[in-house]
Amino acid sequence: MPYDLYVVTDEKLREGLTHKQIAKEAVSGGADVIQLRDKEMTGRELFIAACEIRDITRSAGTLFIVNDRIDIALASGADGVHLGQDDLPLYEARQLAPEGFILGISVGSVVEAVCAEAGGAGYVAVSPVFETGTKPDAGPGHGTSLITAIRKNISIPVIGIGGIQKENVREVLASGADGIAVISAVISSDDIAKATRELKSLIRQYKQTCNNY
Ligand code: TZP
Ligand code: MG
Repeated sequence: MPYDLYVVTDEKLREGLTHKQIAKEAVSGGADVIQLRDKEMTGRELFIAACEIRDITRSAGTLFIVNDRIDIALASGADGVHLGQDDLPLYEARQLAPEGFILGISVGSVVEAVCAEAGGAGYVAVSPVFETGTKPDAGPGHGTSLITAIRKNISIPVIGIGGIQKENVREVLASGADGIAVISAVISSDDIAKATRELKSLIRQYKQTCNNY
């Protein structure tokens, strides 16, 4: 499943490590998707970081998504862009994107998820599943019940994001998520590659168990 483990980069959470270094570690640990997320870099800085990560992900066969900025995603040759409900609307993004370019979107309700699928989204990220200190303005968690409700109403991949750690990965997957997106669970760890590998193995174990029934 291409969205099993989706790692979002955050330089603020790991002083001394660049987006490129974080991405490199996460890719080596088996992340399926890397998202470059930085709210403070200039467009030029973001473009350079995006090109660096694109080189790493391309040679590893890992998907690469840029947060917010479809211009940087297109210019750097990323596989897609991740949009929020306050970013460029999906319809307008679709006009700019070539065939096959992935448009991911954060959703906080069933209605938003249904609209996302109808608008051509490649996946939705249910955000936030749990309250998280990494993005305090994301608000209170929706809980895994929203994942279950969304899963019943759309057929594109559903990813959970927000407050997901190794202790609750199974709960998120059991509620119907196809994959999980994390920041602190991986980036706050001393060994990013190892933390990524451990999460990936939990996901694999869970999915194998389900396939045996
Ligand atoms: N969007 C919704 S919650 C969140 C983002 C970017 C932060 C997720 O970080 P963590 O550390 O995995 O809770
Ligand atoms: Mg955004």
